[in-house]
Amino acid sequence: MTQQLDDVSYDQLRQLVGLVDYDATKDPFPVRAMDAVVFVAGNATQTAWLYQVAFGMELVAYAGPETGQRDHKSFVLKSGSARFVINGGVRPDSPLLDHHRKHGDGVVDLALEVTDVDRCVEHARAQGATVLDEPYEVSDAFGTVRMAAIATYGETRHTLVDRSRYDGPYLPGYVARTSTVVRPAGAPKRLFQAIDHCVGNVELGKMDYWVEWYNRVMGFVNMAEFVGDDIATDYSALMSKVVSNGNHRVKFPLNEPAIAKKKSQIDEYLEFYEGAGVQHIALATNDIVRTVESMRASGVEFLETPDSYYDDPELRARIGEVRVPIEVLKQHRILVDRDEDGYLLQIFTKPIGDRPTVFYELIERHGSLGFGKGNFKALFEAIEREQERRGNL
Ligand code: TYF
Ligand code: FE
Repeated sequence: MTQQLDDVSYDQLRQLVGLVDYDATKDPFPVRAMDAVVFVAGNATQTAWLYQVAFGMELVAYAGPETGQRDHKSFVLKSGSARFVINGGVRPDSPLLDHHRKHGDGVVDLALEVTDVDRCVEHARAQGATVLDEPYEVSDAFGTVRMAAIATYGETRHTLVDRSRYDGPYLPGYVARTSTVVRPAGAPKRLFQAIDHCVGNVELGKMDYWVEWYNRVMGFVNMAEFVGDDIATDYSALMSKVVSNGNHRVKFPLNEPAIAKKKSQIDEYLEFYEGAGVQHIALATNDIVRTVESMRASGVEFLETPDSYYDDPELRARIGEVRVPIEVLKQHRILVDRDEDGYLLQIFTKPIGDRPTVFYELIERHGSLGFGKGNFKALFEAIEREQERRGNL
């Protein structure tokens, strides 16, 4: 079961998330992949249901009062190589509820699968990182997992997981559980196959600190794409740089607010999340049109891109031939960008919770290793229209 859900091949991943070759032997902090995106939700039971119904994810494991974990419920969902864990407090004194009171629904942990937990922790410590959990092991009948945790921006953490000696459904203490949701007839097997990138919003003036932190502590490299103050002051009200692990499987863009004409969308996030945290998760799909159709049909709302975006002759000339006719992209409000390596299709949801904080991106890559720089203007204008409707601009 778990095996079958993992069956996204390396070649598929290369295309989906834009992998590059690199020499892992020189890596001080070798990261294999995202292990999981771990969320706290005000109602994990219903949030897990949403991810099954609207995001087409498979429920694979569970821990909660029925399995001896009395403090909180924890639902584990998969889609291809992507794993989400949704936690929610059960007991009124659960520490998760304190986190939720402050931040609302959000990401508490960008867990990373590593080959050598101890080596990573020692390197991180030597580089000045805060070690939240020293290396430890948990075991059950399926084997042993070695883990540790380090602190990153805000109250977000990176749990480091070595699951090479484990073949259970998630972690010791979790029981296998399957979805009771029946997918609509003719629905795609999955709506997305992998996590492409996870974006962090940090406070004004802190972007370069965190870029340097990822360079130093985790050996992450800077990717070419960035939003500098030239673009920022004109229309985006944010600055952005991207760090990634050696082969680009794990990519972390980092945004900070820019002082522009209008209140930054990043300031809005920082206000409502009460500090730095994860802003959006980009999900890699090999058929963005079907994924968007399917998600819309279950009620997911996406940002509206104006007709003028598609009717712009400059855009049409720049993007050339893409897999989908431009009329179809227009119908679904999917954005397209091309660079020297290829092109990508992308679309953004509105915030998925009550606060204007966390949202999703869907991305279909065709050679491009970028993040849709050519779309930043149209995208940020669409975000600002939403900000205005919320009264936060
Ligand atoms: O991850 C990225 O860089 C793109 C662009 O608030 C982006 O998805 C950057 C900032 C933002 C929304 C999208
Ligand atoms: Fe993105």
